[in-house]
Amino acid sequence: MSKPSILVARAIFPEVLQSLAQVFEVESNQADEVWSAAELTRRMQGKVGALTTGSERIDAMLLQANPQLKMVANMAVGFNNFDVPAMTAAGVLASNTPDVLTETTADFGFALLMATARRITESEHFLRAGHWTKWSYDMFAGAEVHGATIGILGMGRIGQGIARRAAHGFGMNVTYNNRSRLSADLEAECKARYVTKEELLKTADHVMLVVPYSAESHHTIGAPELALMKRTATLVNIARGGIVDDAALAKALAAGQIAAAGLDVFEGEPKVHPELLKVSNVVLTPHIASSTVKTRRAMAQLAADNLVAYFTKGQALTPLNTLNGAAA
Ligand code: 8YV
Repeated sequence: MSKPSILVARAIFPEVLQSLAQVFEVESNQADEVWSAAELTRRMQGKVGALTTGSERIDAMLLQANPQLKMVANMAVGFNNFDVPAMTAAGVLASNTPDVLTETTADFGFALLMATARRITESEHFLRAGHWTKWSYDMFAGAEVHGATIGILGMGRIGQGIARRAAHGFGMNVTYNNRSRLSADLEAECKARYVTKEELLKTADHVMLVVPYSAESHHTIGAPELALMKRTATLVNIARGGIVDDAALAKALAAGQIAAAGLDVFEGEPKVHPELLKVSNVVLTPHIASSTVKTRRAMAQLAADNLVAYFTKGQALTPLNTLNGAAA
């Protein structure tokens, strides 16, 4: 029997590709070309499965043009690049990669918070530019992290990981806001206090964004929310571009309305709002929160394992939807 054909839309670890090749006929993209929507649709022709990253959109147009498609495995925990209702309607199973990146991403959230609050990249630029000629009492004086109040917007697995680090490692006072409140046990474990979004923004020294992107969470932080924050506050976004209104944030940073921001994700990335590039009180990283070798390998392997499980056993490991009479 011939092997089912799949598309691996972006470059991944060669050993993961090899494991897929044992089960599937694989078209890969190890040159890591970024395909247009039309090119992705064309490459999907004849494929029953695909492995994508957060950069590839799976929408109704692509699904209509590829009625043979049965499953798409996203190598990401976020799945706002998938139109899940359209996939369900088309009988296409969707999967993501939860859990394997939780702690690594929480580590990075903390790294970005510390780099931002303690002005690490800004001061390094100063040093590299040869401006460091003497010690000064207020040189790059930043904001305290230990003992400060961190407000976490979005208290899923990653938010909880950040809360644990904040409360247990740094003695921080943790507040959070989420669509649903955590159980009393989890709140106690994370030492986190549930507050309204408004209270969180008004009282936090550091605001950490970890909400999933959706139409409802678009511009969760815009000009009105930035106006509520303390002038000394730090804002960190490791969630998704579009959660923050980047133009409004650039204005707030330039005006000193908040002290600083740390951003790993951007509206329209990999493009970055030009006004953000002009301000010095912002730390910018290219969507790398999950990027350790171990974690990226685990994400790729879980995406691959989802495809194998669905096509060999009719059941994915971490599915995002259920299909009527689902079977490969
Ligand atoms: C990925 C992420 O690196 O998992 C997510 O949701 O944002 C990152 O870990 C990115 O989406 C590539 O797929």
